[in-house]
Formats: sequence, C-alpha cells, structure tokens
Amino acid sequence: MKRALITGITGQDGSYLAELLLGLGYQVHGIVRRVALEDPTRHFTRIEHLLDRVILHPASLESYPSIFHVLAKDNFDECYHLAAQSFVAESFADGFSTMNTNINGTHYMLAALRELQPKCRFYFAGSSEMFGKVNQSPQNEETPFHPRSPYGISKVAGFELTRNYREAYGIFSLSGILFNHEGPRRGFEFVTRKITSSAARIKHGQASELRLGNLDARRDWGHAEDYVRAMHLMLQLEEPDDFVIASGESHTVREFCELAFGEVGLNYHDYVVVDERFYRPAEVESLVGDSSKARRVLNWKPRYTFAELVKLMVQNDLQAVAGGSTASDKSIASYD
Ligand code: NDP
Ligand code: GDR
Repeated sequence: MKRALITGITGQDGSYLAELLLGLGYQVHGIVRRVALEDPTRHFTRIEHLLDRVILHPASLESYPSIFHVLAKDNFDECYHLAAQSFVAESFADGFSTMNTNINGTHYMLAALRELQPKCRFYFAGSSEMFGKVNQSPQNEETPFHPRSPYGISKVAGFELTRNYREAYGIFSLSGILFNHEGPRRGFEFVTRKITSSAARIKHGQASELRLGNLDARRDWGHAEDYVRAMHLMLQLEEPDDFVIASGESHTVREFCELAFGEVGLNYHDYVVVDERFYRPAEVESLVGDSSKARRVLNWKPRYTFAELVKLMVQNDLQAVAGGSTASDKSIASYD
C-alpha cells in the first residue's frame, strides 16, 4: 500500500486529492493546523466524510520543527504540498505572512524531506499567477514568469526551490503550474464561488446584489477534480518534470456571471454592481494555458467543460441555500 502525505488536506484541492488517492488504494495522511483539530466541525467541512479513512497530523507551515516531527514519524512514498495562503487579494493585504507561509513553508517541507526521506516524491502546487503579466498566449512551460502579486512572487520562489532541490540534491521534486480550478468546494472568497453562491441567494430572496471588481479579467477555469488527477499522474513519472495544467479556454468574469445568473433564470445586469474595493493594486488581466505537454506525456485531459462547471456550482449552491446552509452567508459577509 502506497503512503501519501498531503499538506493543505482541508482545502479544496486537498479534499479532492485525498478522495482520489483513497480510491486508488493509498494510505492517506494529512497535515492540519492544530487549531483545526481543536474545532473539527468548523475546519474539516471538506473532509468530514473522509475522517475515518485519513490520518491527520498537526503541524504548521510556519514551524520547521512541527514539519520535521511529522516526517520523522512516518515514511511516505509521495508528498503533495498544497498548503498555502492561496487568496491573491489577501496577499496584497498582508504580503509578509503570505511570503512567510508560502516560501518558508515550502522550503521547510523540502529541507525536512531531504534530511529524513530523500526518496519521497514531492509535488509543489505552482500557479498560473506565476506568469502574471504575460507576453505570450497561451502560456506553456517555457513562458517567462512576471508575477503581479506577493502571492505570485511566493509561488515563483516555491517553484524555484522545488527545481533547485531536484537539481542540487536529486530529490524527485516537481511543480504543477495549474490554472484556476474550481468546484462546489471552492472557498467563498474566490470569484467563481462568490458569483454562484450569490446568484443562489439572490434567487431565494436572501440577497439583492453582488459586488464585484474587474469584470473583464480573463481566466482559464477548470474543475478541481480534473486537476488533482494531473497532480497524481505527475508523481508517477519516471523522471521529474514540470507541467502546465489548463483547459485551454479563457472566459471573462462577466461571462461567468452571465452563465451563472442565467442558470437561475436571472440577468446578471440587474444584480451585479462594480465596486472598486474588489479591484487589485496590480491585476493579472488575462490568462490561458497550453497544456499540450501534459496531454501528451501524462495522457491527461479535463472531463468537465466550462459550462458544466458553472452549472454544477450553481446547482450545488441552490441546494445549499434551499437546505438552509448559512456557511455561504457568513463567508460572503466577511469578504464584503
Ligand atoms: P485552499 O485555500 O482551498 O486551501 C489551502 C490549504 O492550505 C488549506 O488546507 C489551509 O488550511 C492550508 N494552509 C494555509 N496556511 C497554512 C499554514 N500556515 N499551515 C498549514 N496549513 C495551511 O487552496 P486550494 O485547495 O484551492 O489550492 C491548493 C494549492 O494549490 C494552494 O497552494 C494554491 O495556492 C495552489 N493553487 C490553486 C489553484 C486553484 O485554482 N485552486 C490554482 C493554482 C495553484 P486551513 O484549512 O487550516 O486554512
Ligand atoms: P485568482 O482567483 O486571483 O485568479 O487566483 P480569484 O477567483 O480570486 O480572481 C479571479 C479574477 O476575478 C477578478 N475579480 C474578483 N475576484 C475576487 N476574488 N472577488 C471579486 O469580487 C472579484 N471581482 C473580480 C479578480 O480580479 C481576478 O482577476 C486563484 C487562486 O486559487 C490562486 O491560489 C491560484 O493560484 C490562481 O487562481 C491560479
């Protein structure tokens, strides 16, 4: 039985990846913050249904000793390092803690693996935000990085650390450069979930408007379930290498609104209000990925289309609102 360690198992991707690996017969371990163990009903919503099948270890990306301790206790075949401060807007609000968590946290993971488990394969969650202000479209593995946020900068540093441990110490370490991926478990602060949960609440008379920033930003959106499959495929390679994972289609935030509101029989024009508070100091205007290398080498391709993704997310939020779930209300309020 293979053993995998997932950092960020409580997040969107961590939960889907844990499901995938359990289905493949892995023993799945996850790193969670101690505070999460103290209040599981609040922190484990995405992995509630997996709790009797995963083994959780308390540790923080801010603490090398805590990570060292986890890696000293058990041996792992694969490590998926997904934990991060992942919200770009928050990285402008507090660049220092984003850098600390994302850069040092990645360095701690790599350093502890090198010391204790140099044979363990390591996946780093790189991001299309590393491309930032792009000078070529679509973006592939050769496209230069020009990050536009502390988050993007932290991911470039993590990518370079991952490459350096591969080149300097022979660790099987690689990065997936993943474009935006979403789904019913997406955090409410990200634009897709903000739109689908608001459309559902407006439909049910629980909200009257949706305040957004830049409606013309273009993103390449896929479903997280498809993207975690790619992470696993990467760690099965004979030699480590980095891959772009993307749908290859780009859509504006406006188009997302149009489809999501259309799904509940409303016109987004009547509800969406542009609010400067949600503009970023430096925007990534347009991203679209070229994942032909992953499609060729990993034999990966996405199963969900953009329209299916939007529909699925809206339907999920309609059900949640109809069922009286208040989680979305609270989360949206905290970002309004
Ligand atoms: P989420 O924000 O949903 O999850 C982030 C995870 O990181 C959570 O489990 C969170 O734990 C954990 N975490 C954050 N800070 C710490 C810390 N100091 N110590 C321990 N754990 C911590 O992100 P996603 O699942 O969407 O993304 C997974 C990874 O992929 C991230 O690194 C993200 O930057 C990257 N990525 C995501 C993309 C996307 O579109 N989703 C695209 C490209 C890259 P807690 O629950 O306790 O907060
Ligand atoms: P992103 O995702 O920054 O691409 O990072 P997000 O959904 O936050 O923003 C996408 C685009 O929508 C525009 N936008 C708004 N965004 C938010 N959150 N809220 C709004 O009100 C709003 N209005 C317009 C943004 O300006 C942006 O252009 C995500 C994260 O998952 C990262 O961790 C990951 O690395 C990248 O995707 C790839």
